[in-house]
Amino acid sequence: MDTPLFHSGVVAIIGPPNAGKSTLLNQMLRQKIAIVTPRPQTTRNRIMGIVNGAGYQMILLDTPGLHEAREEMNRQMVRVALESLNEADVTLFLADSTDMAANKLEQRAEEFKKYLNRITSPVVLVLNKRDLLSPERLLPVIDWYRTLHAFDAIVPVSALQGEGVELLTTELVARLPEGPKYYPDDIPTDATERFIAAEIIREKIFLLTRQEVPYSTAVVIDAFTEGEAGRPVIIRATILVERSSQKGILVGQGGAMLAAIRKSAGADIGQLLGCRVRLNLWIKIRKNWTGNPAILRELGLA
Ligand SMILES: Nc1nc2c(ncn2[C@@H]2O[C@H](COP(=O)(O)OP(=O)(O)OP(=O)(O)O)[C@@H](O)[C@H]2O)c(=O)[nH]1
Ligand SMILES: [Mg+2]
Repeated sequence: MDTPLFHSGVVAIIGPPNAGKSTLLNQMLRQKIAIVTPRPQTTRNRIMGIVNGAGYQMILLDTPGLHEAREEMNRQMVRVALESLNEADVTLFLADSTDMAANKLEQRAEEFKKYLNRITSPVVLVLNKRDLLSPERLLPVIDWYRTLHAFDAIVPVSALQGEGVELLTTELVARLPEGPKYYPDDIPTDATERFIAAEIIREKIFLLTRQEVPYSTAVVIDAFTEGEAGRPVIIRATILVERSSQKGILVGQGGAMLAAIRKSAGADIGQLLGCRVRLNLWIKIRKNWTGNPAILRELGLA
């Protein structure tokens, strides 16, 4: 008797900022690995998540949003996203279906085409946030994308609510090549606990501060000490900012902002690790670090 075929490979998730790429990764993994915020350019690195199912293993790559980047850090982010295409067996191009309603699409058409033309693997278009559109308003969006590019499949989903994600998985798996199981079943990601902890702190800064502050912020874990049985894990992290005014905002009145970040991030990291966490945060000014290739390399962002 023939052994049933096993399918495996890499699915690169690319698309404009804020479309819901990280939300989709978390939804498909059924656990939160990538941070999510209502603001664009949240994700800065490639984040891998491994989804296992009957007869397949899908290695998902969440990537930074594609945009016209001017700053050095942003150029690196776009580079990381486009490089993921080289590894992809299937590309998942994720767009926000409400962009059409917001009339943002025409101006993006040329930009989208530029990215789509670089893709050599099969492309599945995912139209996200369908929970925000009635079916009648979704139809013209699908038609518009049909004329934009010859997609291999178009799947409307709500990454937030999980709607359409099962069908999406089927469409993706159908396009994965035959291959081995590359990773054991119990490994959801290659991201380290240190990396995810730093990301969670960054997420709280995105959620709690305004304007340019989160975009001028990076988080470095200086120490991560496993506690003895029953003792908390002690994490010491430095938040980099570019200017003293930003440090002032992050500290807040009487230290209130830093305390709020510490509390919120500490709770989430504790949940991730399944134990108590003591989080110590420090703030350091490094002028123009987002434009400094040496510092970006040091931070793993170049
Ligand atoms: N209503 C609704 N909101 C969604 C959905 N998916 C994502 N969002 C929201 O859209 C915002 C952006 O989501 P992210 O997952 O961070 O988007 P992203 O594409 O990873 O963004 P970048 O990392 O900045 O490129 C967040 O506020 C999400 O909660 C969805 O299906 N429906
Ligand atoms: Mg993201």
